[in-house]
Amino acid sequence: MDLRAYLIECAQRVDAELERCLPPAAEAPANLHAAMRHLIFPGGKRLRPALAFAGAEAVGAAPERALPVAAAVELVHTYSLIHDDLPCMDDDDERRGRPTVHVLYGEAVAVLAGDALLAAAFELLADAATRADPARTLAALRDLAHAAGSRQLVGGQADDLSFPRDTADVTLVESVHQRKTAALFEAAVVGGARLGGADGDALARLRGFARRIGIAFQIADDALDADSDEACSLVRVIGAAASRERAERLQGEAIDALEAFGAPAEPLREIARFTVGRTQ
Ligand code: GRG
Repeated sequence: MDLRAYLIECAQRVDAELERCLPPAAEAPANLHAAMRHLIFPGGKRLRPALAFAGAEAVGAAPERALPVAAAVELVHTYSLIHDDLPCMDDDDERRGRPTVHVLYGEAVAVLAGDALLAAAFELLADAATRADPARTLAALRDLAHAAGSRQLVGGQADDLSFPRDTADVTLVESVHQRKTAALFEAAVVGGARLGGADGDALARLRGFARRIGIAFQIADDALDADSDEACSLVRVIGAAASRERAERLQGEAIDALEAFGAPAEPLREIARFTVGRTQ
């Protein structure tokens, strides 16, 4: 399959939903609404929405079924990037080749824009639950809330910020990767599959897949950013070659976890291949 075409199709689908659910930039308070949209449009790779759509397809459902999860996870991802770029976190002036939200709108508005995107994610899912499949949609909402919280994304970020530079503990590095990066991958794939009608064993296998791919994705990200001074990086701890081997092993295990799903899981396999080999 053509992964590039698949990702473009997924991005178009989720962009329409994000456009529908976000207030227009001109609506008051206009600087807040414009700031919320700045990093949403244009987006990045829209990988998490693609994982949600591919999760639904893997269990034999139409990708559109996963739309609320795809959009909600992207909203949480975007909030986390806006906050991560702040001076009190990574202090970045640019993201995706454009000025970061706080550079354009000021720090206070950037904090608020992130807050509002996070709230919008849960409003979107709660609203979807009132229209179709309430039990499955609420389960996906609960998963996403867990993934965004102090035991996952925010906790991973907290540990990343205070990561000890003198440790060579691979498990510690991967624990941060799992929470900071893989948790949202899990919420996307499992949430997409939930909305596609999956239960029990299938969800457990898909969670295992997403967790491994999320960690491998972060290892690849650190390799792409090898010049950075990042303490929590497998490249720093075990070197470029060994960390690539580790990412490839995780990728292999992730693809093995999809065996029972057959051909409908091909988009998930292709995304898994991309995560380790990517150059952006
Ligand atoms: C501040 C609450 C809070 C959390 C921050 C996700 C995160 C935690 C920080 C973002 C910075 C970072 C290196 C995160 C790891 C995940 C990651 C590699 C994000 C970038 O994901 P891509 O490449 O981004 O999918 P695009 O631009 O394609 O959307």
